[in-house]
Amino acid sequence: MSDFLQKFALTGKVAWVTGASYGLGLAYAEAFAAVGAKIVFNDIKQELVDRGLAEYKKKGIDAYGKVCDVTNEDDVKAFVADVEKNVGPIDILVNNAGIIKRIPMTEMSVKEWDQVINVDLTGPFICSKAVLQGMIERRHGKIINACSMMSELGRETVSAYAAAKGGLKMLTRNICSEYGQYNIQCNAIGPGYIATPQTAPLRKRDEDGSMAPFDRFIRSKTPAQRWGHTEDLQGLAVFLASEASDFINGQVIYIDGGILAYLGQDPSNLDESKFAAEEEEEI
Ligand code: NAP
Ligand code: GCO
Repeated sequence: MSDFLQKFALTGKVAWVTGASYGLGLAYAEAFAAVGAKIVFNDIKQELVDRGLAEYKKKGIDAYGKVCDVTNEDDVKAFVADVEKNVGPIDILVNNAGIIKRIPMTEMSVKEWDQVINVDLTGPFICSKAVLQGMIERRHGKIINACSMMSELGRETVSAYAAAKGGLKMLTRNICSEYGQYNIQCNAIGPGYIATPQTAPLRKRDEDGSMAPFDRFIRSKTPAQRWGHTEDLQGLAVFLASEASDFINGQVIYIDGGILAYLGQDPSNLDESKFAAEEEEEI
């Protein structure tokens, strides 16, 4: 590999991706492994961890996975200590674990609000805090947060999610501000609408096979006229985890097929026949 390409390699680096048994987290981890990283992941339940371990094995990746709730600081501290002992110091953290509750704000309970804020905002705070001290001592570290279109835009039913993802954008900038002096970079990936189980309810076709109104809406709002795929996110994840991005800090980079640049077209102009039952891929 040329010296230039070497800057994109993660050879021997330990990368911890939270909530990475499936979905986007698995895709980030798979990309890191392809360029030489050792993969560590956690998930909220043993059955998810088992599913993840089987999936990584199938892909030829020797991943280290354990149950750990990102909202529980004691759990997270114990997880990090275990990883440091059994795998090595953590060089890269991706705060990927996230949940969404699509409930109109006037009907949302404080409990439901807190659950979303806890996983999507407090979780990244707890996990980042748990790895930062080691990164400071080693004068090296990469933290990548999972932002969203909802870090910039609002929409009906996602008040807690938007508040958390908007907050995560500012946590990204703050980690950069506070720890950039130690050669620690904290950036975020802001995926657009990606075909994963989290978004499956939004794409579910009607019984007669016609496109869901939200699916139609998203395609009309997206210049690329399609949902994203997990592979669309992998290149940026590797870049932000690698030495090639060492002077990029505090940024949110959006991978959205152009949504944030576009006012959108009238959904009724969309030619539905072009999209017949494609992209039902889910991981
Ligand atoms: P996902 O499929 O729901 O995966 C997230 C994982 O995190 C799941 O395994 C989930 O477990 C786990 N998790 C939930 N709470 C946890 C906790 N307290 N501790 C540890 N793990 C926990 O999500 P995704 O679609 O892959 O998205 C990944 C991230 O990207 C999320 O932060 C999401 O908000 C963000 N994002 C997604 C999209 C998209 O279009 N899919 C777009 C923009 C941003 P359970 O399955 O039990 O919940
Ligand atoms: C929703 C979606 C979004 C996406 C994503 C967009 O209900 O609008 O679930 O929130 O998952 O975060 O970037």
